[in-house]
Amino acid sequence: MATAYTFKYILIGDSGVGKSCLLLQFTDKRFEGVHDITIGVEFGARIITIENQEVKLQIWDTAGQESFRSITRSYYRGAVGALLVFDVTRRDTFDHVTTWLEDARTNCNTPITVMLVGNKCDLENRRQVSRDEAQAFAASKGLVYLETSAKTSANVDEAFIKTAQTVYTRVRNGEIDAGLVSGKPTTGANRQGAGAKTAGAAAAPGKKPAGGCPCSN
Ligand SMILES: Nc1nc2c(ncn2[C@@H]2O[C@H](COP(=O)(O)OP(=O)(O)O)[C@@H](O)[C@H]2O)c(=O)[nH]1
Ligand SMILES: [Mg+2]
Repeated sequence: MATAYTFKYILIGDSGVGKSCLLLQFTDKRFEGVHDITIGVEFGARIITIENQEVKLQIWDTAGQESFRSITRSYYRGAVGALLVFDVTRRDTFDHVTTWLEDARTNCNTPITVMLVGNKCDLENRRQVSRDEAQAFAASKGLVYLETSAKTSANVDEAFIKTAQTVYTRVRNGEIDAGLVSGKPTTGANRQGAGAKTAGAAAAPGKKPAGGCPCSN
């Protein structure tokens, strides 16, 4: 079976919330408690099946830039799915979710499907953010909320796969340009960037910075 689509996913959220561990759990089905795994793991991939079609999830992980809030636009470019992760045992990471959401919405003008993920739900006795509160917040922003544990693997597959199902539906509806998820490199014309005639042609409604967003290339 040939891969029908490739979806670019990004992991966003504060440093230390478990983004790299979620990626490792999803792609390799293992948990590494020791900490230097962010370094070197910049993306992972796994093929899943949706409605009998093979879909490759290509997941980009920050290599620590999030601690300086210096994630570049190219990280967001072309992403159709995002897991916005916070740590249920650290309220400050939940407080920063709004800013992360704004970053995702402004840095890319492809319609990105964002799932809010409350990670480390295995540490119930250290919880600082209740499920109800996170759920209510997610609903107010139109996001789906799931609680995961990269340690026990609870809900990890679900978080990635549920997002992929939503993206898949949006591709089938024509809301997302199929060319963007074909997995093929962009054409020469598109790659020329700012001056290219096609820039912005397939722009989705939403914020578009003056001069055109590179995400539409
Ligand atoms: N108990 C528990 N610890 C976790 C979980 N996920 C990550 N961690 C720990 O949290 C720390 C930060 O994880 P990491 O994936 O590097 O976070 P990142 O900075 O967001 O990539 C590491 O020490 C992990 O062992 C989880 O689900 N449960
Ligand atoms: Mg990391």
